[in-house]
Amino acid sequence: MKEKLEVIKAAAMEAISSAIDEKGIEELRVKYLGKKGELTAILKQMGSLSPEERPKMGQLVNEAKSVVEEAIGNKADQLKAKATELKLKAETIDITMPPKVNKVGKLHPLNTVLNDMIDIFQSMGFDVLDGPEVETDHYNFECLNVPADHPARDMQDTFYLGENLLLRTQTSAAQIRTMETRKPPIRVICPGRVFRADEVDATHSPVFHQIEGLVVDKGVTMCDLKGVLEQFAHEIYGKDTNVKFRPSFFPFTEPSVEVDVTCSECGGKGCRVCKGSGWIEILGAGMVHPNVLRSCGIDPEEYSGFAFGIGLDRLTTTRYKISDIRHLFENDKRFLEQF
Ligand code: 2U9
Repeated sequence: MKEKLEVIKAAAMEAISSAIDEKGIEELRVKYLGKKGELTAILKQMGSLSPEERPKMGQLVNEAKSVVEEAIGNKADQLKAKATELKLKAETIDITMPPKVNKVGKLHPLNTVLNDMIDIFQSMGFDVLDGPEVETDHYNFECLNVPADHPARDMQDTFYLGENLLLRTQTSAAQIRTMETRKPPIRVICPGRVFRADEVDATHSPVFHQIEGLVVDKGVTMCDLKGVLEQFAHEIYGKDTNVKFRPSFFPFTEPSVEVDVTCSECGGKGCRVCKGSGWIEILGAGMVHPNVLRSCGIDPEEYSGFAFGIGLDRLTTTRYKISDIRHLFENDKRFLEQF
């Protein structure tokens, strides 16, 4: 039995020293020290020994068990440390790797220009208003002195959503609603998307953006209109820019004007951008037509006002020298990242 014990112990020590992982060492623990393990089996055979031999043999078996137990424990610790080391090595962070850059969004060029314009008009005391994009025929046309048979309806053909509902062709409707609810003095601008049944090309789009303004009070004159719009043009294009008021016609204003500024491309000499004229048209304006005031319940004998409309898209394309209006709507990141 003693020889057998030596053989088992030697085999166990050999197997323990060549174990390569924690699973293997656990299997050895079961094989030698488990309930049905080989060293446990030897202890069970002790009954066949004489009473004199038994204590001695018992001591030898217990010694062998503790040696094997200690060897298994040491090896398990070693293998565990090795596994941890390998795991940490695999998880090492390479601090020389270039970091992932957080992409920060930017304002669309239309919004940059819009914010500048809002700043300018707010500094002159204007409130900023919003209004619905789906409007009624009444607010979009009738109240603006454009009845059903008016030829101006052709130029402002739009998308109809039924007999009376349409996509607004100008943001004036929101200002009409203001005149109905607020008493003069009124000083508002109304930026927003507007729609026209237009073919798409480099300078036209069925969806575009306007900023319309309205001032109504007692004693408002064409001088106020000129002062406000000249100030606006100087803030946007610089103090040296000349501003020209040309007579024009709009059904909702009388008299009406169109406003030109010195072409910023050629300084007024004449070039491809201004088609040789030296001027660039930036907006339309006029004194609010008495019929418009009356349709909103404001007495034109007591009050007067001026209004203006600025195309935001054109202002943006000229400021950034963008050759095609479609770039503003296509949302191509390669285009937008340039601003
Ligand atoms: C009310 C009464 C009148 C707003 C005006 C214009 C002239 C004008 C164009 C500019 C470029 C449209 O986007 S565009 O193509 N607009 O020329 N707009 S006067 O007149 C109003 C506004 C509100 C109550």
